[in-house]
Amino acid sequence: MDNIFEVLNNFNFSGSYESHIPYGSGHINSTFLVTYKDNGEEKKYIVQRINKNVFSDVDKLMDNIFGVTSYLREKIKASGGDENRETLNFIKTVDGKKYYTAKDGKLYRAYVFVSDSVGYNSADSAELFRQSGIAFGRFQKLLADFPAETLYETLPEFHNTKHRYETEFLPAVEKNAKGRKNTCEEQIKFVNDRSAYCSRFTDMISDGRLPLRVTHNDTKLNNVLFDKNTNKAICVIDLDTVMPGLALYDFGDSIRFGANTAAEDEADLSKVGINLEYFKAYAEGFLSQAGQSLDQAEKDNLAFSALLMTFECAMRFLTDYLNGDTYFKTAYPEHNLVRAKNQLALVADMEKHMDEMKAIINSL
Ligand code: ADP
Ligand code: GN1
Ligand code: MG
Repeated sequence: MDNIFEVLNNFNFSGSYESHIPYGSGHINSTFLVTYKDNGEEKKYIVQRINKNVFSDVDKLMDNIFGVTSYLREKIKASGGDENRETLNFIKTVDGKKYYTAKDGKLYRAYVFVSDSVGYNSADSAELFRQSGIAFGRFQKLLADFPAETLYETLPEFHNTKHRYETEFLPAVEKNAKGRKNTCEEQIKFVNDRSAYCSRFTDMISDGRLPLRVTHNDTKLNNVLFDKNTNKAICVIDLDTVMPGLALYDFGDSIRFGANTAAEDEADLSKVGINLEYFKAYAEGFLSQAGQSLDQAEKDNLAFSALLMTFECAMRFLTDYLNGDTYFKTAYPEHNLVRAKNQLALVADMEKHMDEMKAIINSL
């Protein structure tokens, strides 16, 4: 951030500037941890540059997030929780706006750093992963009565797997914009051979078998903050994609990321697989909070949702690779291809273990 002081001086932070460092490992926005000092006391903030390429209407995006976090604050207070730690608290600009437009046109927002919190890119125990299931299950429960019609759809068709396949993946293969198609023929075939997966949920939504709820839609482990002393999950973050969706999206996407025996971009595919112990732990945590409100059709599809969200994500990485890496942040030229191969390996492993995954859900 070259214009760091221009940006920081436009937010209502207390005290005086001490330091700032890049923070977190999200694929979309750019995040900084900023430290101020106020009367000798350290004040930490998160400042984020919003990805304008991904989010086209940032006013509406920020209205969504303010709406959801204000609602959650009241719910958390009413249940005796700590509203300053259990949901995001945004800081407005000195002009009272929800985000700051810098002179170079880039957009920034700021929130209070959740005190004594830490995020993880992998869970080193099933218990930690169970905690994230509790957090996302609770998030869903708390938003059960949120007026969904007030939410703007920040990313339309976000988890419409059929749309992702027909309208994004197939045209990217056809266009072959960067001449990369010959480096991923095997992966393209793998996806095409399984195209029937894509319409499972869209069909069930159309004929009313699966209900739309207010969902998070990006339930990676690193979108939950944990208490750094107790490792209990405290706060669900990254609310850019809170939209009407399926409970199954939230369940499945968490499994995709957190129950993989390897990182999402591990290149050694022999390390990739579904960790059934973690799968069970997450399901227990998630269902302990959201289980009562789930319909039978949702419960019946929990195991498959993990496979479908993994398949969809693989397709998105492969699409982005074919398009020349225009969406996800990448660290090297083949990064999206490595991610896609990894996710497809996980799909293959889940196919092998689908009966066991279903049996685990049935046992709960
Ligand atoms: P992205 O959309 O790029 O994934 P996130 O909103 O998830 O961005 O933020 C990136 C990372 O910054 C998170 O994974 C988390 O580690 C950290 N982070 C974000 N907000 C806070 C906060 N309020 N308090 C502490 N850490 C935070
Ligand atoms: C992105 O922003 P982040 O890193 O939490 C993406 C998710 C993908 C994920 C894959 C808005 O999540 O949909 O599943 O990368 N978020 C958006 O790791 O597209
Ligand atoms: Mg994130």
